[in-house]
Amino acid sequence: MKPSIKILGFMLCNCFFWYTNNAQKYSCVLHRVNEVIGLDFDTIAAIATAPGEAGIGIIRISGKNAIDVGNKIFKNRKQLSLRDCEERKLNYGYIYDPKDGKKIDEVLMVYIKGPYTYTKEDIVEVNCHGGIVPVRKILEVILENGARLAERGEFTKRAFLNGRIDLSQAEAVMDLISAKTDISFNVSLNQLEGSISSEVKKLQNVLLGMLAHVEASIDFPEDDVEDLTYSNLQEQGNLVLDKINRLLSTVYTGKILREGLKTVILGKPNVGKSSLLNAILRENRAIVTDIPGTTRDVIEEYVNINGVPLKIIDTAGIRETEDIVERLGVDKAKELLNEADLVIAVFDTSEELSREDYHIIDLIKDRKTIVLLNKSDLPSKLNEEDLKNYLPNKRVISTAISKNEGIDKLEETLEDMFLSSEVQISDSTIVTNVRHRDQLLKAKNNIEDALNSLTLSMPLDCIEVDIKGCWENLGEITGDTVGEDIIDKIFSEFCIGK
Ligand SMILES: Nc1nc2c(ncn2[C@@H]2O[C@H](COP(=O)(O)OP(=O)(O)OP(=O)(O)O)[C@@H](O)[C@H]2O)c(=O)[nH]1
Ligand SMILES: [Mg+2]
Repeated sequence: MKPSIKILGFMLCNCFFWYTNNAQKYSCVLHRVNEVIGLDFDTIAAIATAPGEAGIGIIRISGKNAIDVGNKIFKNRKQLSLRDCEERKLNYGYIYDPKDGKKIDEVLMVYIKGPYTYTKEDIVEVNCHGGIVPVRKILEVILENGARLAERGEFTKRAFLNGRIDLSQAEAVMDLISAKTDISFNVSLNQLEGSISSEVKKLQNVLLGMLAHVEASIDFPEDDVEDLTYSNLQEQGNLVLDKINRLLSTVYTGKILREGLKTVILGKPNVGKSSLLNAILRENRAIVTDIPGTTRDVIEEYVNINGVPLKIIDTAGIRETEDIVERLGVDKAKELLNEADLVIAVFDTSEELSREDYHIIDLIKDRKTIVLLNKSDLPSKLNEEDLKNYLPNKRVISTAISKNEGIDKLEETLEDMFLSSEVQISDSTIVTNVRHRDQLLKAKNNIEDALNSLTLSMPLDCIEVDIKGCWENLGEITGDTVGEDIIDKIFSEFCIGK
């Protein structure tokens, strides 16, 4: 039998009341409520451009008094103040100190009334001469005339608290600013446009539907509400679990985009590992000599190869040694191998395979590895077939690093591996943020618990707790259910003026 209108109505109300009751717990929602009922925030200002000498510097003001502040300190050539100038237009004029009427700088100034601004508040932006002194002087006069200095990330925090973007989008702003490669920039841009939020919101809606069914079933046990069956909840729960697993499966790629593909160069001494690092970086970063055991410590550098972010690590040549410093270096190299996303194993083709080479073959055989047969410019003594038999299914590239031969092939291979299924990045919704990953893992645990309880036909109120838990975990990603302490921590990692 279909559920009656009465039950459906009740389910919806229940759902709404549950949502609002829970939402009240969280400060961010209270802020949004404050905003709706008119408790505005104060007026903030900060320098938005990087410190130092530059063509222009920008100072931004946001809040209910922003235009008043701008009004007090600006006059255009016709002696009109800011409010009398056109909105959303760069107005040419001067900043004056109202204390003594002294001219401070020649500027272009714009004001935009909320809510169609970055923060949804009134915004004023001053474009002045770049350089530490003019920018600082103008900021000082702004602060003396009704604004206070913004905290880190406070403009974006307001955009969030005023409901223009959610928390995952605010976090994407920071990622966008700090993006080191085209790929991580594109992923951050997707997140800013709401790729994570929309996936999470879809899941939250499914969970809200499940909760409404559960509540109706608890409140109307006597009604035959067909959709409330355990199997129906199970079906929806599995759908949520699948989606969460899919998002979690992108975490590895996200980590690479954030931290770079951890690539360890490994080989016995003197095969050309440091030469390779220098060739990839196109600078003499590491010392290269023909003395085996030259590199003793680990050298880490970030490099961008055809858009692929690499954290490339040169290590000490692997061999048994009495030298304490070198031995520590060798131990460190082996340790790094365990954390590596990728290994570049270098062999010297001008020599036969040695005991150390066999040891290295042993270390890398189960790892994602590119094999380099280096010093191909010298007469070959190494039996390549033997090596390929020991290391089947590995990509093998012939190089003469000191002559810069084969480096482009290596770079193409790295790009190919990154873009192919070996290291996937084709999915536009990629979880790059550790906080999002942690919440997804918690959400996964909760929905799995709910599914187990459903299988065991446990009472519905027990199952409800886990579904609510899952909904809350997902809400922490978008900021619907996040506490003020977490919000403060997130925005404290922003730069000033953003
Ligand atoms: N002929 C030739 N020599 C090379 C090639 N690549 C590197 N070399 C030389 O091999 C020697 C050792 O190079 P490195 O890059 O220091 O080797 P490494 O593996 O870092 O050595 P360790 O730090 O001692 O482990 C240097 O003299 C390089 O110039 C190559 O392709 N051909
Ligand atoms: Mg070296």
